[in-house]
Amino acid sequence: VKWVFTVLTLSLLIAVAMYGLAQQQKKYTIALIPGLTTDGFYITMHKGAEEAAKRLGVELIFQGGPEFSPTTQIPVLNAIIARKPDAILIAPTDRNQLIAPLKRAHEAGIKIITVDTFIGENGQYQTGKGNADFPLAYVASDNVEGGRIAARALAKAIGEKGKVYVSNVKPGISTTDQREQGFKEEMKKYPGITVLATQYNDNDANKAASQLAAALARNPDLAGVFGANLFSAIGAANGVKNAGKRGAVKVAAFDCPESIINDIKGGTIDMAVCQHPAEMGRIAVEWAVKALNGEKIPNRYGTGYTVIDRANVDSAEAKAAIYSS
Ligand code: T6T
Repeated sequence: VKWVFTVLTLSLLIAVAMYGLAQQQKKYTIALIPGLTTDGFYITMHKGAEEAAKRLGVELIFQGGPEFSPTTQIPVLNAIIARKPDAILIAPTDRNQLIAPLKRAHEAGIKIITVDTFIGENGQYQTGKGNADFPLAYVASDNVEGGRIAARALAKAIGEKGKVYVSNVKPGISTTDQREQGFKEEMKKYPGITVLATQYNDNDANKAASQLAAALARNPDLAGVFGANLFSAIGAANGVKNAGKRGAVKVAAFDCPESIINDIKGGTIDMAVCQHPAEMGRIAVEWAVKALNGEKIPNRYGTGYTVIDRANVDSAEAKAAIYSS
């Protein structure tokens, strides 16, 4: 009896040890799906996510479409769902069109966190209301506030009077919709400023540059433009340069690739609102791992901004905010 008891105890101990080892070795697979792959903003986000994934022993997949569009993003998402990752971190390219495909991922037991953009009304998830509350968390900038910051700076740059417009991507993207909203709300505080019709460029900087030329042709007294994301801002700045209006038409930019910084130094762009995409990627991976380990995570994380203008363009803080390419 004693002998049988010893063998049983030993087997039990071995089983417990092996279970512990298996638990420890369970390597999570997390997919990060950006708005598009060839955008310094998402390249920088990927770097932050990679740093966290390495540190936490996670396998990170980075896969996205060639342009910012649900048409190219949804097939990528479907292919990722078929690989059954433990979690998906995604920047949805449309607040409505990504709800149903992401719901399928959720129903397959995959944990969802949205980064940068959100699905549904306002990015408040886990409310028990509506059809888009199933993601666990939204990790992003405060985009309404970002639009307000740009508006205040542009208003100041143009002496609080004159015509301006927003160069934007297309309606239906939560981030750029909210930037435009914040910009317009803030501009209502300046009676001397007229906000002209928004020009949508489909995330094409060349189109944004032609639109600047057309806007100038219609309004030779155009005072300023707000480029509401990286490609809109690059295009608006190029349009101003091509028209020979550097310094005459003021530019407020969202996002901070190297070229924007050069345009601040060169006097074409007056200020840029830099996001913190690496932090978004890092937090999203950390939170996904926590959730997978059964910990409760908050449903919103707000990353801040670094505002760059001519006064601080050479500072260490400004340099740290420049996106990777
Ligand atoms: O501005 C970022 C991002 O926040 C937005 O959702 C889409 O455009 C960018 O990726 C810049 O190109």
